Order: sequence, then structure tokens, then C-alpha cells
Amino acid sequence: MSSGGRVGTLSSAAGNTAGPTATGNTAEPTATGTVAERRRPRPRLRRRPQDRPNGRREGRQPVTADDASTDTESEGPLLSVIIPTYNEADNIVIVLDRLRTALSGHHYEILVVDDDSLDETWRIAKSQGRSDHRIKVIRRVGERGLSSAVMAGMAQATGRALVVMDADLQHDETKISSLVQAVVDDGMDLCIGSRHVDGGGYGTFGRRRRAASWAGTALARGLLGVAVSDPMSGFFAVSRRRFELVGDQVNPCGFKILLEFLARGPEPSVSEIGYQFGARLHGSTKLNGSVVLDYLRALAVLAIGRWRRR
Ligand SMILES: Nc1nc2c(ncn2[C@@H]2O[C@H](COP(=O)(O)OP(=O)(O)O)[C@@H](O)[C@H]2O)c(=O)[nH]1
Ligand SMILES: [Mg+2]
Repeated sequence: MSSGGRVGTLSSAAGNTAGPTATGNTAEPTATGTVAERRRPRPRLRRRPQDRPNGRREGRQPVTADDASTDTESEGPLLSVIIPTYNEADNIVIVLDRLRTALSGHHYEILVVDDDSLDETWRIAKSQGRSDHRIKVIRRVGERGLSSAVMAGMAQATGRALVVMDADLQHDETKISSLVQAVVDDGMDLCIGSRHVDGGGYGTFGRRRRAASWAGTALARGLLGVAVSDPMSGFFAVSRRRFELVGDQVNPCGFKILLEFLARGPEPSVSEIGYQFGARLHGSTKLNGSVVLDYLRALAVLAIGRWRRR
């Protein structure tokens, strides 16, 4: 990626033959060059595995810049951006345009996972996919849920880093390259777009939602011992390795899928990158009381599981 080391051969996306509910687009490989080599330091939340005293990384090897530089079309895209959508018809074209600009020249795919939105977001996304084969649409009929939509997207994603972001433009797409660099070049299991580290903030986010986010964060940190600043973030990258390790243990209920990737399985290596939380451009939030209850339930299940493992 632009902010990373040598992380791949630039090309159009490899084809992802989507399953029965997906509109897949076949690849048209057109190599266009190599990624610029550039590194810059970023705040580290935890020491990297190779820096740990015993040097262990739970039996898994970090992906190095050299490994990454061997990325080829046959290995699939460097990153998959997964966008869960429900009634985002007014936002979807804008977010896809912004992603095209932010990821220009890189080998990526975008999976829009739509739960049969009444405003036909899926139809708009599909029509975008007809002229841009990197955009794939999974339309789920008879299913609802943000986390389960993300998991459905991840199951079909072929990238080495799996990036999750909202469709409503609250997340800063220009930070994606840094998230991916941390995962692919630096071998992190997770890199989180955080509102609580340098460069991060809540922008104009309302006081009530801020307080709810603060309370959710305090609970997650207290009950689960997750030492990250923003476990409530919906903007993050997870390595394929981590997805394969814990993906099948993830509770697909609710909104806070990041917490699952943080708290399931062996402790992950994590870094965070600050970003300014934007205002939702169009439409309204789908977060409601039942989502909050789902969150508390998920937290309780994770906390009990953790306590039992001790
Ligand atoms: N597929 C799918 N996406 C959802 C669902 N609920 C919310 N989303 C999407 O998930 C993202 C985050 O939801 P949002 O309402 O913005 O939550 P907030 O950022 O916490 O206010 C948006 O892109 C929504 O369209 C759902 O039930 N299914
Ligand atoms: Mg949102």
C-alpha cells in the first residue's frame, strides 16, 4: 500500500467466484506496476511478537515485507474491504468512489454485504460492480445483522488483509493503507482504526453516543482485559491468519465484531491508528436498544469463556 513497504504487485483484483447469494465478478488481470517502498513509524499498542521475550507468536509466522512483495495475481488481492449495508442507497456510490480513489493502483476487492435493503442498496452496488469487477455484492435474503454480514463477507473474501468499514462515510478510507500495512507488512493480527489514540477523535459525534461508546469500551476493557483503546471501533483490518484461526468461533450477533476477533482464541498482536470519526452522510443509524442488549450478551459470553479458560 502507499504508506507501507513492499506489499504487493499492483493489479486488478483476482476473481472471487461468489457463492449462491453473491454476484461475483471475474478477474481481468492487468498488472500495472509495483508498490512504492515507504515506511513510517506508527504507534504500537503492543510489542510485536518478534519483540516479545520468548519471541513466540502462537505458532504463526509474521508476514514480512519480503513475503508480501511476492504477492501475485494468482494469490489473490492484497486486501478485501468488507462493507455491510442496510438501507445505504444514498451513501453507497459515494463510499465506493472514495475507496476507488484511496486504493487507486492497488490490488483490492470490495465486498458489499447487503441484507436485502428496502431501498435497494444491493441493486445500486450491483450496477457499480458491472463496470468495476473489483466490486462484489452479496445480497442476503431473510437474514439480518451487521456482524453476521461481515462474517459472510469475510467467508468469501480472498484478500490477505480483511478490512471492515461502514458504508455511511464515518470511517476514513485514507487510513486503510496504514491498517493494511500493519497487518501485511508488520505481521499484526489486527490493526484498529481508533478514535482514542493520536490523530483520532469523535468529530461531531453526539454526546449520548460518545457516552455509550465510552461505557462499552470501559466494560470491554474491564471484563475482557482487552488492552486496546477503541474495542468498539467498526473500522479495522484483520489478518487472514487471524480470521482462519478464530473466525469459526465468532459470535455473529450484534454490531461489535471487532471484540470477537480481539477476545477469541490466543491473544492477538494489535496496533492502532488514529482516525477522526466522521458524521454519517445520509440515512440513519441502525443501532438500537436490541443491538445494545446483544452487545451486553456477547460481552457476558466472552467474559465467561475467558474466566473458564483461566
Ligand atoms: N448487512 C447489514 N448491514 C448492516 C446492518 N445493520 C447495520 N448495517 C451496516 O453496518 C454499518 C454500521 O451501521 P450504522 O447504522 O452506521 O451503525 P453506527 O455506526 O454504530 O451508528 C452501516 O454500513 C450499516 O448500513 C444489518 O442488519 N445488515
Ligand atoms: Mg456508522
